[in-house]
Amino acid sequence: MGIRMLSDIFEYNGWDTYYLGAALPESALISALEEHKPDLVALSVTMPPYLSACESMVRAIKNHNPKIKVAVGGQAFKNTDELWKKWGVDFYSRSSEDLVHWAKKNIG
Ligand code: B12
Repeated sequence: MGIRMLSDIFEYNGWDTYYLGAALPESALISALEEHKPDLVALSVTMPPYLSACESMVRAIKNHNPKIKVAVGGQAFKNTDELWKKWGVDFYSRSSEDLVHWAKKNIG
């Protein structure tokens, strides 16, 4: 739900988005990167047990192309003591609107 809302907010602000859904296999994400060539990938985690899968996704994206910006968010990060900082993530916020402002400034 969180990432669906984020996707809609970006669309309202004039961006083209590709919503890839929940529980996406890493290989499908890499194929989508090759197909769509995005400037930014946003990942959302609600349940803490899925944080390690998110870390693995972040590393796979950066390995594929270090120029792609990666943002993470969602309720699972609330009590993780800024765990995302150890993953080479470009942006984290509790607010989807913050990401829109950041993307406008840093991507265009
Ligand atoms: C609806 C709901 C469910 C539904 C889910 C239905 C569905 N198909 O989606 C059902 C009933 C199935 C459910 C089940 C469970 N739930 Co539940 N659920 C919720 C609830 C009430 C709403 C979640 C939601 O959709 N919120 C709306 C979205 C839009 O909010 P959001 O994801 O936070 O996203 C916003 C921001 O976080 C941010 N954001 C999100 N992603 C990103 C990404 C980026 C890059 C950025 C910048 C921002 C961003 O922007 C969004 C818009 O503001 C929450 C409590 C709550 N008030 O949020 C609990 C909650 C998520 N559930 C919780 C739990 C524990 C469970 C269960 C484990 C319960 C159980 N023991 O079985 C199960 C797990 C099921 C599973 N397998 O995953 C906990 C999670 C605790 C945690 N994170 O540690 C919560 C927080 C309730 C609580 N306070 O304890 N749940």
